[in-house]
Amino acid sequence: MAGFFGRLKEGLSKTKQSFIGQMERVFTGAAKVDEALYEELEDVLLRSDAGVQASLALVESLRRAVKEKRLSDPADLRTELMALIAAHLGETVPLARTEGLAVYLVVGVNGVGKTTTIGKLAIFLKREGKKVILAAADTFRAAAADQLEIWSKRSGADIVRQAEGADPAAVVFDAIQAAKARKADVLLVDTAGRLHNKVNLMNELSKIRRVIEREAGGPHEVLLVLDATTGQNALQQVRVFREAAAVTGIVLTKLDGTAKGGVVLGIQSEAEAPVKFIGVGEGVDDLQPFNPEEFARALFE
Ligand SMILES: Nc1nc2c(ncn2[C@@H]2O[C@H](COP(=O)(O)OP(=O)(O)OP(=O)(O)O)[C@@H](O)[C@H]2O)c(=O)[nH]1
Ligand SMILES: [Mg+2]
Repeated sequence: MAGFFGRLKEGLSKTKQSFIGQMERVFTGAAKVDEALYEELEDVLLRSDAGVQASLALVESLRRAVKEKRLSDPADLRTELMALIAAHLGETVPLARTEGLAVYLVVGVNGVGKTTTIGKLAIFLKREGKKVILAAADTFRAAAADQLEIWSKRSGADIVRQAEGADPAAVVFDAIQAAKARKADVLLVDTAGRLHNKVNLMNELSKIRRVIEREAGGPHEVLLVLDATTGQNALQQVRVFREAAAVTGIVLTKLDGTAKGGVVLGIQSEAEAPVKFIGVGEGVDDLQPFNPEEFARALFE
């Protein structure tokens, strides 16, 4: 299957144990709508990392809809559930815009795909005609800035970097001045995912935040990047970062590598912030704005 939808679909239906496969068996295997069907459905949702809250809420909504609409055919429940999931996922929420410079801070634990996401976002925003600058505020490893430099070349977005070990907040300060001087529309700030401990990481993020606030009236987005293959761990990361970094949106990567698409449902309930982009691979076009309806369809069709 070609295209973004195809790659999403391919990831989600990878194995027999996939969300899609299990869901199919619940609805085609059941002769009638009974308690066993609801229980099985709840199991499938939980096993696909949708989390307790979202799983219970969805099954409860389905029960209500079945009663109200007097549905009796399991096949009708399938259609109903797809609509409920789309509704649960909300609407596509674009990145926040502003008159002057928009600063998007990208956070998340190590290896989730922050730097790659920034590179793909730079290309996405450039295609929209935006002038983009990258700030290499992950100064923890020299390789981090080198990796961002590659994306700078690939996207044509300028990069602002300093030596390894430099103060990340100072890099961000420099980058904001450069972005203003060059009349850029968007500054994408890459941060370190791994520091000596969580307190360090959170202190560093607040310091960066303060600079952005003072110098640019932002951040206009705080994007938390999560790796879909980490399941319940991703939900835990949401809790930590939600408090420490005031997350405004989620980027969910590596959906090509998990058959447990349910994680999106759990994240949406846990984060109190919408999923804004999803990633389905390492290529330039493998990051797209999150489209809830399309996603729900990919889970069922
Ligand atoms: N399959 C797949 N791989 C991805 C996706 N997004 C990122 N990756 C890969 O995940 C790996 C880690 O990505 P990085 O962008 O370096 O992650 P990071 O969060 O910046 O990592 P640190 O800087 O170490 O904290 C790379 O090999 C990426 O190519 C995706 O949507 N699908
Ligand atoms: Mg990185």
